[in-house]
Amino acid sequence: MNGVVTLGEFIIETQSDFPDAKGDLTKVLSAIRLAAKIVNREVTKAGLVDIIGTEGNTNVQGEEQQKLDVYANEQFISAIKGQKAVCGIGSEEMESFMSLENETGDGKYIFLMDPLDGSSNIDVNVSVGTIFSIYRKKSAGSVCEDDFLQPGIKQVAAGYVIYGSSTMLVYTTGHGVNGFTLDPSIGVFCLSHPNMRIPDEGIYYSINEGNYINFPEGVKKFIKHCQEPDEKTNRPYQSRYIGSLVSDFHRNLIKGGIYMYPPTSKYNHGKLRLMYECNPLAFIAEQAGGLASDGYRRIMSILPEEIHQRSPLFIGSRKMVEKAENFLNRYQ
Ligand code: AHM
Ligand code: MG
Repeated sequence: MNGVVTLGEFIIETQSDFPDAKGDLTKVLSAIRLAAKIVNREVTKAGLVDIIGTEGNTNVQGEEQQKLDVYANEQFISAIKGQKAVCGIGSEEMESFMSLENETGDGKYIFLMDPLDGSSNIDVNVSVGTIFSIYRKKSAGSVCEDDFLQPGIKQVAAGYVIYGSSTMLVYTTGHGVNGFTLDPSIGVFCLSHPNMRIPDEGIYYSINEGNYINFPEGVKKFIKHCQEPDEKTNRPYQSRYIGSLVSDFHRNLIKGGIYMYPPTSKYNHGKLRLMYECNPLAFIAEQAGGLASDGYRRIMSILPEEIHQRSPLFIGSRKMVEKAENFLNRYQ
C-alpha cells in the first residue's frame, strides 16, 4: 500500500487475513465507519446546539442517560442493520440484546458496544468514545443470550472510536492494531497509526484516586510503588486520569502506561463492563503487545455470565500490568 491509505481500502486489502472471508466482516466494519462519522458530527456539534442534557430516563446500570448516548446507540444499530451481516446486538444502552434475525436473515456476527463511553464528559468538552466487539454467532438456532456470552478470546474483531482533538478509529482483527484518523475536510478515515505497539513499560498510571480509601490493599501498595522514585523504571510515573476510558486507554497505548479500575465500595466488581468495555480493549492491548487483567486473570479468559457483567480492569503496558498483578497477589 502506498501513499494515503483510507480505512475502506485497508479493510478490503486485509480481507485476505481471513481465508474463509465472504465479506461479512468487511460489511460490519464499514457500518462502524459510517456510524462513527455520523456520531462524530453530532459530538462536535454538542456545544453548539441544544443537544446536551439528559434524556430523562436511566440506563440498565441505573446511570443517567444523556441524549447523545441514545443517539449514538441508534446510529450504530441502524448502520449495522443496513449491512445485514449481524444477527444480534448487545449495548450498554439496552437492557437485553436485540435480535436482527427478522431484518437481516442469517447474519453470522454478534455485535456488542458501548455506543458513547464517558458520556458524562460531553458537556465539559472532554473526549468520549465508542467501543465495539464482534463475535461469531455460536449457536445453530435463533440468536440467544448464549451467543453473546463468549469469552474475549473468541472475539473476531474489536476496536474503538475516539472523538477527541482528532477523531480516530482503532481496531484489530487479531492481526495487529491499526489506527485511522478522520480527515474532516474529506470525511475519510486515513491510516495514520499502522501496526500500533504499546511500550513494555510506560510512564503513566491512570486511576480514580478519589476512591483510594476503598481500594484493595494491593492496589494501594501498587499506587505507592508508581509514585516512588526509581531511575531504572522511570519512576515516579506520572498520574493521568481523564475519566473517559477510551481516552485514557488511547493515551497509554501510544505513550505507555497502565489504566486501572479496581473494585471499590460502590462497585465491588469494578465499574467497567466486561463485554463491551474490558474485552474489546483487552484484545487491542494484547494485539499491541500489552496486557489486560482483572488483577488475577487474563480479562479475555473470563467466562461471562451476563451481558452487562462488570469486571475490575488493569490494562496497558505489559510490565506494568504484571507488576500490578504481583502486588495484588502479594497483599490480599
Ligand atoms: P460510562 O460507560 O457510564 O461512561 O462509564 C464508564 C466510564 C469510563 O469511561 C471511565 O474510565 C470511568 O467510567 C470513570 O469512572 P469514575 O468517574 O468512577 O472514575
Ligand atoms: Mg461506558
